[in-house]
Amino acid sequence: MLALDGGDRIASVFPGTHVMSNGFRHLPGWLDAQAQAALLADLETVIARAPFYRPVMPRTGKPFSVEMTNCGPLGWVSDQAGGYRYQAAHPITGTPWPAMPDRLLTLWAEVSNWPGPPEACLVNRYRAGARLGSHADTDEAEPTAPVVSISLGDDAVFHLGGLRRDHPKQRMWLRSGDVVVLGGQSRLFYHGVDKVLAGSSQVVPGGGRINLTLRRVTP
Ligand code: MD6
Ligand code: FE
Repeated sequence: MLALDGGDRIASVFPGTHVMSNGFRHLPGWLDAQAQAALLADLETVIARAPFYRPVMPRTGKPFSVEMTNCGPLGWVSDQAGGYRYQAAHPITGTPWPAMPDRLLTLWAEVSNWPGPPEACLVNRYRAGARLGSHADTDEAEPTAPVVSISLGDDAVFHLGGLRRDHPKQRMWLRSGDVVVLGGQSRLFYHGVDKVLAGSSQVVPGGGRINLTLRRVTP
């Protein structure tokens, strides 16, 4: 009998799904309008307790164009003194990150094929002109677990390269409600957000795009 992995199973019941042999999956429209609104309402609670802030790059101190916050036991942060890392508290307020909404734990369980829950949810907000340069997610001590990403708001051009920065890149649109899974080999592939089409949706309060990435951090 042919063994189906989670991606194949999902693809067979969810048209439009893009499953690559390297473990990358794009699930367009995984969240419908109602589910997106419910998730944004959850995020309002998160943001009220853990406001967006603008991290800076480790070596240069240059600010990111993307604003960030986190929920869950751990959050990803970056500053000039300590570099890229995970920590349990918000770097500005000093208080623990708020709990991860149940809705995110459920989504992770549905798409990750990973036995345990996620430990960190990084929330990226792109207002007009923000982008995210090509990077690989390598700050987690458990790189065999996938990273699951959820897009809300304006349409974005996402690129997926390979294990090296100079590997050819594939580009695709990520739209509100889309879920992306970087699993298997693709987990350590370079990727980034080239541009966001400002005003292409009305989903995010105040405009723009929000991307959530759910991660395992500890082995
Ligand atoms: C973004 N996403 O879509 C940025 N990382 O705004 C990421 O950096 C990302 O989509 C790891 C796995 C999936 C992703
Ligand atoms: Fe990333």
